Amino acid sequence: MNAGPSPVPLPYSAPDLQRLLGADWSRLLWTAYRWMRTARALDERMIALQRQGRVGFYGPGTGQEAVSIAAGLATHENDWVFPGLREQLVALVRGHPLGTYVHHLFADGLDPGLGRQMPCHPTAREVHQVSMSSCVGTQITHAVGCAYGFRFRHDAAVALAFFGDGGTSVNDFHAGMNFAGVFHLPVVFCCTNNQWAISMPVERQSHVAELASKAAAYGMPGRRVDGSDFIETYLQLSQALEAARRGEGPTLLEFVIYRMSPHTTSDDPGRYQPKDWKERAAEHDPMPRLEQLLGALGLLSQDLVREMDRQIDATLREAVAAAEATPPPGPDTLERDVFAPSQPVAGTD
Ligand SMILES: Cc1ncc(C[n+]2csc(CCOP(=O)(O)OP(=O)(O)O)c2C)c(N)n1
Ligand SMILES: [Mg+2]
Repeated sequence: MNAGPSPVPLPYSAPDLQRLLGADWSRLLWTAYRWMRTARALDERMIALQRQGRVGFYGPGTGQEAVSIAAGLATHENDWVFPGLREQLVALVRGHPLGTYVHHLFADGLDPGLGRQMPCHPTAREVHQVSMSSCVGTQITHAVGCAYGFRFRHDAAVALAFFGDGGTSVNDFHAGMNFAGVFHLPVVFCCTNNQWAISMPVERQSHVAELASKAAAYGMPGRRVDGSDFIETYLQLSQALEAARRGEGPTLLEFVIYRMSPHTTSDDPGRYQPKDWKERAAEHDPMPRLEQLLGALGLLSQDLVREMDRQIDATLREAVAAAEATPPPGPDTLERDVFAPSQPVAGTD
């Protein structure tokens, strides 16, 4: 097992969990833990494959998994997700097949996006998750526009906008937050404050002590959440989603997390992060934290974890082998999903 130190004593007893999460609490925590191990294994495998030249690029979500998993488990089927770089896990938790995601990472002929996007920018339409818009912060206005659409369609769905600490500095943050506040739209703004925008530390990104405080300027609640505590994250997300669904408008949630990886495989954080960053980040790793809780509740054993890892490894091996055996999208796909079938123009041959 991967039991690292936990900074905070584990605060939840079984009756607490039953009260907070409902009768099915142990299944929820197990599902979350399994996804954490899956996501961690996926990140490790993809970084290794990128280093071997088999995948072009990768943006890991290591250290940020609790937020994505909680969002995946707290949303309803009809909600829409507008992810940043590190929230592809939300789509997987909501049912996008892992094998399809790996086809996307390899940009092969079975990638639903037909190899036209960078890796980690999948299209998962069947679970209502759009392809990431790479320009920082643009997901914010896209989600708000979608929520405005829900209003016209009398649709009781919520849009989730994910963006980083860096995303709070771009124009789209103001435009999106203001519009959602004024029109009282069903949006949950999820700021994943991993304390870095590539090499820019959050203290130089913004002069406020808490990014959540920016919500006040738009007339909506803002809450700072420990994003390495799966349970707290899940509860806050559920509450904000339900408020939006009841017509109570948007919420800004600032999840304080620690980026435990380089920004992407193109980055070398050794050039700008303090020497002790890795150790500090490891103290806030959400995985050992949930692991310790499950262990303390008697729900986890070394054997169970070993078996879980064996299954995850087999699934990943199979997905990578399938992707490597799939040819790239053929030239006949060039116009697919791009042009409508051509119509003859009246009066011409
Ligand atoms: C408009 C824009 N400016 C700059 C970039 C280059 N860029 C890509 S990611 C990134 C930092 C994003 O940081 P943050 O919003 O905190 O998200 P994180 O990567 O930490 O999850 C930058 C500056 C970009 N993609 N778009
Ligand atoms: Mg960041």
